[in-house]
This record gives sequence, structure tokens and C-alpha cells, in this order.
Amino acid sequence: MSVLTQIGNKLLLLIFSVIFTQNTFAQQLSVNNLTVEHQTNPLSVDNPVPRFSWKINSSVQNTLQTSYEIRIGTTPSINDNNAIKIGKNSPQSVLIAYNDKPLISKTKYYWQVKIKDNHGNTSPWSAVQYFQTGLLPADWTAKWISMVNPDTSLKSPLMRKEFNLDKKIKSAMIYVTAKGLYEANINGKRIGNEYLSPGWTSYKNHLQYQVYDVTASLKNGQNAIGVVLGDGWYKGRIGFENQKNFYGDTRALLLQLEIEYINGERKVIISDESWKSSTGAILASSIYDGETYDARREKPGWTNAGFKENNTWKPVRILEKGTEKLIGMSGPAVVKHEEFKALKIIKTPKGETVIDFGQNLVGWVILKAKGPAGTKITLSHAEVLDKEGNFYTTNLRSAKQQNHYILKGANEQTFEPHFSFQGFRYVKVDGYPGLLNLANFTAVAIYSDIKSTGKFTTSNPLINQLQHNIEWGQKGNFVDVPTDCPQRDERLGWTGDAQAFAKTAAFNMDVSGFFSKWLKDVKADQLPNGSVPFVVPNVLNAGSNGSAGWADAATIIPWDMYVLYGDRGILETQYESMKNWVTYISSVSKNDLWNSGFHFGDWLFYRPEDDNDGRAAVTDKYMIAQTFYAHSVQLLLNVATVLDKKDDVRLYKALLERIKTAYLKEYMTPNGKLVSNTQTAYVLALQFDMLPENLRQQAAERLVQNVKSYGNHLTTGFLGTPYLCHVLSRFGFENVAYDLLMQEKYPSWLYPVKMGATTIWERWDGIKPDGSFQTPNMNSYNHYAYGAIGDWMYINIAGINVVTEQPGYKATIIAPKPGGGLTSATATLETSYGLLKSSWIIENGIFKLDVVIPANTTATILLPKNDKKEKVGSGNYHFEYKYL
Ligand code: RAM
Repeated sequence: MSVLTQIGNKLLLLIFSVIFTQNTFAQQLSVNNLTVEHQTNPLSVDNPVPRFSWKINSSVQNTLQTSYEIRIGTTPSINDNNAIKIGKNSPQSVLIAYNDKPLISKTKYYWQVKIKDNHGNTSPWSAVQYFQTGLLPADWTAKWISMVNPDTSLKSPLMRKEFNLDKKIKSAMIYVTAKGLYEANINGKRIGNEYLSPGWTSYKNHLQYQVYDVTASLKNGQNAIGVVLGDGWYKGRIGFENQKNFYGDTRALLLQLEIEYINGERKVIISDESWKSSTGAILASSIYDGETYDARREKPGWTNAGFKENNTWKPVRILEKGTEKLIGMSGPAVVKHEEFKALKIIKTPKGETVIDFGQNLVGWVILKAKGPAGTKITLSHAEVLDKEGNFYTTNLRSAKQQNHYILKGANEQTFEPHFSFQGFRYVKVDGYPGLLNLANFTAVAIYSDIKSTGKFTTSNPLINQLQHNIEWGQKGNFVDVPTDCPQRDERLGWTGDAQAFAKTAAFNMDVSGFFSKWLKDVKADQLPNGSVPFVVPNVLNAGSNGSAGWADAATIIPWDMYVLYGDRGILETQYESMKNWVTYISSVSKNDLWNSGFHFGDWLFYRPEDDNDGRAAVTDKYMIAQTFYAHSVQLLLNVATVLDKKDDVRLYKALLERIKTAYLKEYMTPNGKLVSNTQTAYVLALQFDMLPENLRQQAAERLVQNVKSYGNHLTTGFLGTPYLCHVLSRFGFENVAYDLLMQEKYPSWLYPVKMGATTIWERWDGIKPDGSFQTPNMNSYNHYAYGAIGDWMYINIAGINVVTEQPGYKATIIAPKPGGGLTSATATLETSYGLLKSSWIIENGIFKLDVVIPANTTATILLPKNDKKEKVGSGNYHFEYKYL
């Protein structure tokens, strides 16, 4: 089908073609990608009413689900007679809550789904998937065991137990957690592919356990389990004060192995007084400092049956039941991802031997080495080389980031740390025996197993590198909790950074489970008065809470997750926490003005070194606080509306009005000038609708003038940056937004790219134009906050916009806005419904757009330089027209 349209005097050819045409062949309708609570086949679902989601594949356009049927049973061969059935005439295919008779704890359920669509077709039953319900406190019979008392040794405890299985095994599940970190083995093999388990939570409130299906690892006869423990966040060095034992001083194990024989009998092996403990090769391990591993002290075969325990193996100690609350894993585990080959060996001017991996990453080096017993190899890790080309670690502050390996003198051995990780691009090698061979060094990235969902590319290689850097900033700092940085003695869950980046993060990867897990701790670590800590899990001093733009993570992130994943449940779970945060602000405000307490303000805004002229972009901190107060109340109001809490809607509407009135009185002149003449001041005022409508455009113009006065440079810090380009676009200054994006000189997003960055830096000038560094006290080269431009790129350049009223991309607006000299851009986004795509190119004056809309969703397509609006259903579409 093709349409000829007239716009002004220009003749426009609009070709509208649909790849799949209805009724030309039998429709293929199917259901796939089944998930429960955002996870594929999860093994520890705590929600008593777990939520089911699926995606729909259809070979015809405009497909919408009209009804669904779910079957849930306790055997893989589900049928209508042995299953619970849930069904409804409903378009909902994302996060449908179970609503039948109560599920039983610690039980594996199998499920499948089929649907009908608006074309009258019925899908076949989907493949059968499963989920297992979590354990109730009473399901735990295992006892906490530890080594000696007191637990003062730096060495990692080994704990082992042998047991006999005398019948054919049907299934075996192991439930395990630790105070500290653990690596568990059965019969000589490591269980699972996860690292840094049980993960980091607010241990005083929550401790996650993991569940593994170990049926295939067990055998008839004698079996052995061996578990090694590390200090981790629980007991190791964490925070700024060189503090240890923050959560407790004793590393301990809790393990329960449940075996079901074919004949229906059950056997349970638990951690208890029958276990033995010793130490082995891990002499010390620390998240910040690295690990020391002495291969001479390995105990070969200690996780196998038949191992001969010598007199170093001692009985274990039973600990009192703790107050910790065990919870199932609700987020993705940390696993290995990309591997990087060593690119080159550098001899630095100081004579150091340094290997370059070409990418700033988080993980460790897998080292192969062979040499005389007692040879000590030390790998030190750094993000950058200094101006002279020497290995630079001063910005790590006190974090050593060093792994030491001591050889045992046998054949070639492979080493990697167990309970530490490093942020690095360069590795300094000391003590390597013989000739250094690049093939013996491989860097591996570890991060939470958040699936890649978004891809974004353009015709401009610098922008593509920026996107690459944003993604790697995310990978490096999504290591079980969202951290600010992954290398120095910090690595903490800074709330401000997380809220600034959450939306961008959700374009690049599926962070629904990741943030659901973290938000539980935001709530758990919230103070009794409602204030929210600077970092979550909170390991800082009393008083480290309540900063505007940081604490607001408590309102901002749940809302983002709702809008981007359609997760209404997260609003229900977090509502109280959101309310408490707003109540806290109100309690410290006077006359509706939040003008007290400590605030970080627009952290790391632009400050010229020699500032005689007063060009530092300082924004009044209480003015910022007032805008975030309004924002948090607005979000709470939104949530109250979604959850239909009428009284709260009334309450927060009135409060919001008062907050805005107070703001105008205190911070704006009658002519519309703000008391701080900075980009961030105008950006926040406009983004959060602080100004009366008639004064908004003038404020946007003041913002533009400000940008121009800095020669098309941004001056914003952590709080202004995420919204800067959005505000410019919203008020019609798309070209100014592009000027800022394309700016290659400091301060800008592309300046670090031009300086060779492979991740986002903490500061706009982490490396100054002359090659020198910013203050080593705080200068990370892997810090995602400024990467928050990412969502503007997806939304404006590629044009993928979620419709808030139909969250989770149930409805999308595709509205690309070409500019900045770009001749093409493509973004794909794997949404909760399926793949969305917007891809455009300008060729010989013709604008061509390809769009893919997933089944069970709709889209509105707004073409650039064209006033036509296309409303479409699912399917593939192509548009092209003269673009003048
Ligand atoms: C530093 C980091 C972090 C920031 C805090 C306020 O620790 O820059 O990202 O959130 O300061």
C-alpha cells in the first residue's frame, strides 16, 4: 500500500508497507519466553502469589491477546486433569499474579500457557517451564556452622562432609548460604556458575540463599560436599573507615541437601556437628584488596569422597540461630561474561611489566603459570597509566586490588581469585617465572546476569563508543548491587548514582529483577523516621542519609521499574517506603520548604580550575532539594493514583501545590529568573514542572542562553545531567541538545571518548586535556552516573518512547528526531512483550524508517519533519519519504 501526501508545498512520498499480510497463509501464533517474577525457571520464589509473564509470537500484524489460560501442576506432564487452571478474558500477558489455592513451600511447580488472539486464533500450549517456591523458616533444619572461636584467621575455612546414598536418586536440591561468601563443591566439582554468593544484601535484615539442582552431581555410594568460605562484604573490609566485621565477626555456613530417591523415600544432609573443618590455599581474601593463594597448601581431593582427613581437620562449631531473615534469590546472580585476551605487554618508563586488556572491566585475570615451588606471582590492577605511561594506582586509595599466587612447583596451574574482584584495564605482573606469554593471561568480566535487552548504534563512531562506555559502566557496576565504582576502597550502593542511571540501565539490560532485589534493601535499610541512607546496603555512619537526589531513589526507581516493565507489584511493595521517605522530608521542612540538613547537591558539576570569573556552576543545594521534594511527591501521587488510594491522592496533590508555591516564593523572581543561574537549576525546575506554564518557555530560553554562554558546553553534575537534554528537547531545543551531545571538548560526554575512555568516568575531567589526573581522592574511571545520557539517545535519536499510561511498552511512541549530523540510527529493545525496533537512515535526501512492534502491543509513529501520525498494531513497518 502506498500513500501520497502533501505537506506545505513539498510533495512527500510515504510508502507504508507491511511485511506480513493477513490471511495470505495460516496464522502462526505461539507463546514463549515464559518467566515467573521476571526470572526464567527460578528456584526460590518467595512471593506467595508469583507473577507469570510470557511473550507472543505471531505471523500476522495487529495481534492482540484476548484471553489466556495457564496450567500449573507438580509434574512436568501437565494436563487438564492434574493441573490448577487460571484463565481469563484479558489482554494481560505480563506479570499476572497467581490467584488460586495457596502454593506449598519448597515445591517445584511446572506451568504452561496458551492464548487466544483478536484474529480468532488459539496458540498451542507453550513449552512447560517451572518455578520452585521458597523455603519457610520451618523448612530449615540445617544448623549454622563455623570454624573455631573466635574467627580471627584471614585464611578461608574449608568445611566438608561425606555421606552415603544407597538407593537410586530421583532428584537432589541443595539450599545454601553463608555469612561471608561461599563456593560449594560436590564430589570434586564446583556447584553452579555463580560468584560472590550469597550476594550482598542488608545482611541484618535479609540474607539470600541459593538453590541448585545437584541431581546429576550425586552418585550411589559415598559422596562428599566441600564448601570454602570467604570474608566478602559480611566480615571483610568495607566502607571508608577501614571497618571490618561490619555485619558479624564469624564466617559461617548453612546448607541443606534434600534428596529424593526413586522409591519416594527422602534423605536430608544438613550442615551440623558432623562436619569437619580445616584451612587450605586461600590465605587471605578481601573485596578491596584481592586474594592470596598458596598452591602448596591445597588439599587435593578434599571435596571428594574418600579424602583422608589429617589432624588439621577439626570439628565445627554450631552457632546460635541468627536473627537474619533468609530469603530466596530474587535477582540475577553474578556470573562470568566476556573474556578479554591480553593485547600487549608494556614496559613502562619505571620498568614495570604491564599487560593491557584494552577495556576497563570488572572481574579478574585468569592466570596460567608454571614454576618452582614457592614462586610468588603478584598481579596488580589499575584502570589507567599516567601521563608518562607508568602504572597508576593512586586513585584506588587504600584498595590494594592485588592477587598473589604462590606456585607449588608442579605442572602448569590455572589461578583465579575466589572472593574478590578487581576494576582494571591494566595489570602489572611481578614475579612471573620465565618468559611472559600473553596467552597465559585472560581477563574475565563478572557481573550480575542481567540480559542485554537494548542495542543502540548510529552513523557516528564517537557516539557508538559513548554507548559502549555506558554499557561497560553498567556491567562493571551492576555486581549484585548497583555500585558507584568497582575499583577503589568504596564500591558502594550509592543511591543517587542508581536513580540517575536506572532508566538508561533499563534500556541496555533487563534490570527488573536486579532493582527489585535492591529495592527490598532500600526499604529494609530505611531509617525508622523514613530517611534513606546515602548507600544501600548501608555500611556508613549514622547521619549518612537524607540527601536530596540520593534518598529519592526510594521513589524514583520503583516508578521507573513500573513504567518500563509494567511492574505494578513493585509499587505495592515499595509504597510504604516511598511514603515514609516523603513523610520524612515533610518532617524536616519548614513552611513546605526543605531547607535543612546535608545535601550532596549537583555533585561534581563543572568547576574551572582558575575561577576568577565565577564560572563554576554552583546550584543552591536547598533549591535542588525543593525540586526533588516536589518530584518525590509527584511520583507518590502517581503511584497513589495507579493503586487507587484516593485519600492519598488528595493529600499529595495539596502537598505538591504547596511545595511548588514555596519554591516560587523562595527561588524565583517575578520575571522568572532563578536564584541560581545554572543549567541544573533550570533543568530541574523544568523537568519537575516547578514553574507556572506561562513561565516555562522563558526558563528554557534562559537555559539555552546559559549553554551558549559556556560555548555549547554542559556544566551539570550528577543531578542535572540526566535531565539536561530531555528538557532541551521538550521545549523545542533539540538542536541545542545535539550540540551538547556532539561536543568533543571538555566538559562533554564525548571528551572522555576522545581521550580514549572505554567506560564512563566519575568526573567530566578525570583525565585533564594535558594528560594529568584529577585529584586521586576521588577519581574513578568506571562510574556510570554521567552515562545517564543513554536514555535520551534511545528516546530521541532512535525514537523509542514508552507510554506511561500503558506501562511496560504495552503502547509505544516511535518518534525519532534526527540531528547532530547523524545520517542513521538504530535501536532495538527487548521489552516485556518482545522486540521493539526503530531504525532510520537518510540516504540521498530520502528518510527511511523501519519499525518492529511486538505482538500484544500498539504504537504511534511520529515521523520527523512530517505531521502525519500513524497508529499501528504489532508487525513490521517501513516508511520512506523525501526529507528536506
Ligand atoms: C562519591 C562518589 C559517588 C557519589 C558520592 C556522593 O562517593 O562520587 O558516586 O554518589 O560521592
